[in-house]
Amino acid sequence: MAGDKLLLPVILMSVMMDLLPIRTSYGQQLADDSCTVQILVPGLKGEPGEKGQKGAPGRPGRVGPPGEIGQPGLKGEKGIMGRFGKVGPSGVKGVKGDMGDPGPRGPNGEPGVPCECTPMRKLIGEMDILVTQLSSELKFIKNALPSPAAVAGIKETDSKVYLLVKEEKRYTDAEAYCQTRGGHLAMPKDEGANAAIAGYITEAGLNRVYVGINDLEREGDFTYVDRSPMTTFSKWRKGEPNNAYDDEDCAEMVASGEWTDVACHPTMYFVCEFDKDSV
Ligand SMILES: [Ca+2]
Ligand SMILES: [Ca+2]
Repeated sequence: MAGDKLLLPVILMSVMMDLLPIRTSYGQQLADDSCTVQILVPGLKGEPGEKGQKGAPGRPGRVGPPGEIGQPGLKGEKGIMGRFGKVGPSGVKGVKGDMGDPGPRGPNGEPGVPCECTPMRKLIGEMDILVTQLSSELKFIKNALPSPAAVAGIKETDSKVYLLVKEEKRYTDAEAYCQTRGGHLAMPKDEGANAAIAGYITEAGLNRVYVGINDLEREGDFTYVDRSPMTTFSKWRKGEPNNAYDDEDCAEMVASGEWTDVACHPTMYFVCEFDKDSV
């Protein structure tokens, strides 16, 4: 309301000022208007108006100083694979590989020229004989050896091969074992053979073995197991044979090389013998 009272005189004054240049056309009317204007005098200062509306946004301020360095941010996600790098320099030469498999057999060569082959043939003949002997001995060994663990090796003299068998058997079974392999239980018929067998027993760390001597056929009449008679050589221990308990018809040799008549049914190790001629 207070605004309206203030505005009215101002508007009237404006109208009068606008009309002044055209006073000649409307003389009478302007005279009346002039009187009215002279009555209008500035009124008292009005009361303060109401608070105006919020003004338009001001201009941007000046750029502020740089802020302090912030704390490190969280680690970002893994990026995508980069492009291939440049090709590197050549490496050091590697170690030589294993030898490959043999290739296929090549074609036959051309025939050679005839030569003086007599010395060669003689040598080949000698080697043939040697190979035959070796094959024979190998065959014997394969047949004679029950298993590598059961024998303490082979012992030989000029004419015999002895085999100590570390398998406990009764006398008759032991003889059967030796016969199956083409021999007999050892039959010491001279001092040399007896010493060879005795040495064999000693070297094997044994005390006694069955040997091929018995009086099974006729009590008190000892023969070798192949029924050959005992003629000039014997090695009975003192007081033997004594046929103890009327039950001693077989014989063992102890480490000293001496013989003792013993029962035939106990089991013990034994020595086989083979003729070298038949080997
Ligand atoms: Ca007897
Ligand atoms: Ca006895």
